Amino acid sequence: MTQDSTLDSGLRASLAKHAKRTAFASSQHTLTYAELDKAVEDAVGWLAERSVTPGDRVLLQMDKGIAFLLLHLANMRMGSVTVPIHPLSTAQEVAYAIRDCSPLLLVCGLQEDRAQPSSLPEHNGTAVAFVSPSERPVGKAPRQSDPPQPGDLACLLYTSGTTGPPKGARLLHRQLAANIAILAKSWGWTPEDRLLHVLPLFHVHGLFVAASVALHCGATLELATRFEPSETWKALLSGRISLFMGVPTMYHRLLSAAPATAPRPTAVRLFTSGSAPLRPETLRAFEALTGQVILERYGMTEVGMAASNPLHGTRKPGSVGPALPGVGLRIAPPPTGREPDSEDIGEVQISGASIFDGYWNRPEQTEQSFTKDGWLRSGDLGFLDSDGYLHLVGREKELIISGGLNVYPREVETALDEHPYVAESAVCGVPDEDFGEAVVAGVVLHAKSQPGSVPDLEELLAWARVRLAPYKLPKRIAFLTELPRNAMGKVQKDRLSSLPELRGSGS
Ligand code: MCA
Ligand code: AMP
Repeated sequence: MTQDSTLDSGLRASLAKHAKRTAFASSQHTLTYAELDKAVEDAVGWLAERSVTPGDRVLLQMDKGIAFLLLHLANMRMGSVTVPIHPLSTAQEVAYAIRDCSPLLLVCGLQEDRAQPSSLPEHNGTAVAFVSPSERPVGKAPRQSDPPQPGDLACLLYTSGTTGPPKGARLLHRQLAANIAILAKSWGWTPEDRLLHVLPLFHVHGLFVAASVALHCGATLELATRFEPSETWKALLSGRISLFMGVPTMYHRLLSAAPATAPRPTAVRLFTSGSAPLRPETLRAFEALTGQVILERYGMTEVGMAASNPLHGTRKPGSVGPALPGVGLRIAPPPTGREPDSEDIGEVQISGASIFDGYWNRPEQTEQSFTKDGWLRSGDLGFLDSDGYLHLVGREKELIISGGLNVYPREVETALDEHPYVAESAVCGVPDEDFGEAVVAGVVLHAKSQPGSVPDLEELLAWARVRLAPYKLPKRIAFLTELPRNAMGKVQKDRLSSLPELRGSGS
C-alpha cells in the first residue's frame, strides 16, 4: 500500500490475497479476512441505518473490543470519520469533543456496568447509539456512496499538540496509508505474523501502528481487551505470537510479573516500545530476562511514526533510532543563527508524506505548529548523534506522559481552579517507576476559605474526577501558601516538582 491508497483499499488488498487466513482473533471471535470483510460490510450497514454519510464524524467512546475495530473499519470504507476518545472520558470531556467537531453520531460502547454515555446534558444534535463492545454491529442499509479518496479525512484525533486546548488532528487516508506502508516494510511484516495487541484502540499507537499495519499486511491481529501482565506472558510464551507492541509501563509491569523460570518468548521476532521514553535499565533488564532487545521508536499523533531503531542493525538504548525511510528529521538551528554542531540539542522537526493536515477548525494553531519552511514542530527536544540516531532529552511543550497517555497540565489546573476554594494551582510531572511520569499538583487555597470547610485531598480529587478522565487525576496534591515563582512571576515547575511531598517512591 502507498500514499495513493485509502485505509480500506489496504484492507481489501489483504482480503484479495489472504481471504482464508485469520485476520482477527480474540477470546470471543475468530475471523478470516473474508469474514472480516463481511463484518465490516455489516458495520457499514449499521452506520448507514443511523444516517451516517461520507464526511460525517463518528465519535467513538468505546471500550476495547471487536465493535470498536469494526466501526472504525466501516468508517474507513464508507468515508465517514473516526473520532476516538478515551472510554473513561467524563461528560465534560465528551461535551467538549461534541462542541468542537459536531459529530453526527456518538457511539457509546462501554461495558454494561458503565453503559451510560457519560450522562450528557446536551448533545447539540448529535445522536447517541449504544453497542456492546464485544459484539458485531450489524445493519442492512445499503451504502449509497462512492469509496473515499486518498485525500479524504479518515480520522480526527484529539491532542493538544505543543500548546493550548485539545485539538482534533486531521489525519487523511493518504497520510495514514503512507505511514502504514513505511512501518510494514521497516519492521519486516509478513502475512505469517501474529500481533498480540494489548494497547488501547483510541490512539495512533494501538489503532494505526499496531492494528492497521497488521491488517494491511494480511497478518493476524490477536486482540486482548486490556493489558494484563500474567495473561500477556502466557500469550507471549505460547509460541503463536510473533510481534508485541507496548508502552514502557507495560514492559516495566511485565518485568515485575515475570514467571519464575526464565521466560524465553522465542517465537516473538519483535518487541517494540514507544509513546514515552523507555528507560535504558528497562531495555537491559528485559534483554537479560528474555534475550530480546526491545526496538524503541518515536512518533506523535500529527505524524505517525517518525524514527525507529532498526529491525536489523544496532538498537541503541536511550535512542529512538534514525528517521524512518521517507521521513525528514532535523534539529532546529540554535536561535543565535549559527549552524548547529553535531549533538547540539534543539527542537525536533519533522517532514514527510505522513504529516497531518492541520487541526480541525483551527487555522492559527495549525500555522503555529509548522516552521516557515513547512516542517512540523514537535515540541520535543533532542539531538542527532554521528550515526544519525535521534536521542530525545526533554520537551519544550508542557506535557506529562503518564503510562503512555498524554496529560496537559493546563487542563488539570483549569479543573482544580474551578473549585470555589482554590485560588490557584500548578500541575507538573514527577518521575514515577510504573507510569514513567506521574501527574502531581500544588494548590493554594483562598484566604477566605472557611475553617472546617477547607477541601482536603479527597474532596479535591472527587471534584476533579467529575471533570477529568481518571488517568489525568493528580496522584499527589500539596497544599501550599504560595506557588514557587521566579522574579517575573512565572510559576517554576522545576521547583514545584522537587517538593518532597510531591515526589513518590519512584522519584
Ligand atoms: C490507568 N491509570 C493511569 C493510567 N492508566 N494513571 C495514570 N496514567 C495512566 N496511563 C489509573 C487508573 O485509572 C487507576 O486509577 C489507576 O491508574 C490504576 O490503574 P491500572 O489498573 O494500573 O491501569 P491499567 O488499566 O492497567 O492501565 C495502565 C496502562 C494504560 C496499561 C499502562 O494506561 C495504557 O494502556 N497505556 C497505553 C497508552 C497508549 O497506548 N498510548 C499511546 C498514545 P484509580 O485507581 O483512581 O481508578 S499514541 C502516542 O503517544 C504516539 C503516537 C506514539 O508515539 O505512540
Ligand atoms: P501524542 O501527542 O499522544 O501523539 O504523543 C506524542 C509525544 O509522545 C511525542 O511528541 C513525544 O513527546 C512522546 N513520545 C513518543 N514516543 C516516544 C519515545 N519513544 N520516547 C520519548 N517520547 C516519546
